[in-house]
Amino acid sequence: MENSKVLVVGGTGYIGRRIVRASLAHGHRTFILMRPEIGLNIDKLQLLLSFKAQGALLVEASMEDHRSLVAAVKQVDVVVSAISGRHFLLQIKLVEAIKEAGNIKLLKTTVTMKCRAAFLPSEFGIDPARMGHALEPGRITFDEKMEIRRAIEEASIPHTYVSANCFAAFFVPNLSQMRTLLPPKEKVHVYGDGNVKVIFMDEDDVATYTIKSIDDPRALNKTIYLRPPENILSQNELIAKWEKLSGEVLERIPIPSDEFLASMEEGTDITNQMAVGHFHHIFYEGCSTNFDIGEDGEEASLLYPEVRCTRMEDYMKRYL
Ligand code: GFR
Repeated sequence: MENSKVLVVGGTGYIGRRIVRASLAHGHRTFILMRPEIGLNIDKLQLLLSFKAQGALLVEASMEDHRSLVAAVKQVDVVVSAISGRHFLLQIKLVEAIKEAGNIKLLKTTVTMKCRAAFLPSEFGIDPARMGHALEPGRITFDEKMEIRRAIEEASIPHTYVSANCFAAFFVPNLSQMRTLLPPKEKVHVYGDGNVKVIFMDEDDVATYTIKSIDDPRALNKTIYLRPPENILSQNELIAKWEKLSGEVLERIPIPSDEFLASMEEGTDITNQMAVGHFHHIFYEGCSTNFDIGEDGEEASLLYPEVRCTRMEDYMKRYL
């Protein structure tokens, strides 16, 4: 099957750069949006140039210039956005450009119906469709993602939503402690009884599954949940894995749910308040695992059994 042409928006970001690499590795002609707003961000520019040296095509366009976006989208079959949380709503401009480009529609051929998921918006977390009850102020993350989904569906743009659950770097080496990305030394705060099941994903595997889904009719207009069985772990299991690897014994300090939520009131900065909400839904409610996938969803490790996901004990080893 001819590999579709992919445009990555947010291609120098944390997950975006991994999606660019996966797209190139899977043989897609890979275009990366290069925005004039890049200004003097030398790291982003040099990362883009390194992708160019690997065969990617840099497309100059600005979210503020509709015509430039339409021209960019006309060159590809699929747009994958990995725009950061601060700019989720800018994706409305991408929806408008894809609508106008019109070149992304269901392609029917005489032999097979070739469907393309024309737009993969920046999701990669908990399924926002299941977070209508989310706490303020962190609920904005989910509300904005739902606003983009509504715009995509109102425009009848073929799409795939990727619910990648917890990025390992933010939740695994730190044993899910907040405000740090490094392993705790003597003591570890445990959310409730520490037995709530959570899904942790290596970010490179998130990118691999995302790219595998773009040419897959089974993913068309569906949510793909990344839920490899061996990556479904409780915080207690994470702690035990780290202790086994490091030879350390950590003092567990349980945090009851109400005490954890009270830490949101203590006038901390909005970023921390948002995170407390997210952590509450993840580690006390178990929002990544407390539901069965319905008929509008697929589970990635079942769709793509050939992908060997990084296990979290291996992910942790680099932090020893
Ligand atoms: C798992 O899905 C999500 C995760 C989601 O849908 C929305 C937000 C998140 C994460 C954020 C980005 O990964 O929840 C918290 C935040 C990461 C973060 C980790 C923020 C503040 C912290 O102190 C922190 O400690 C490691």
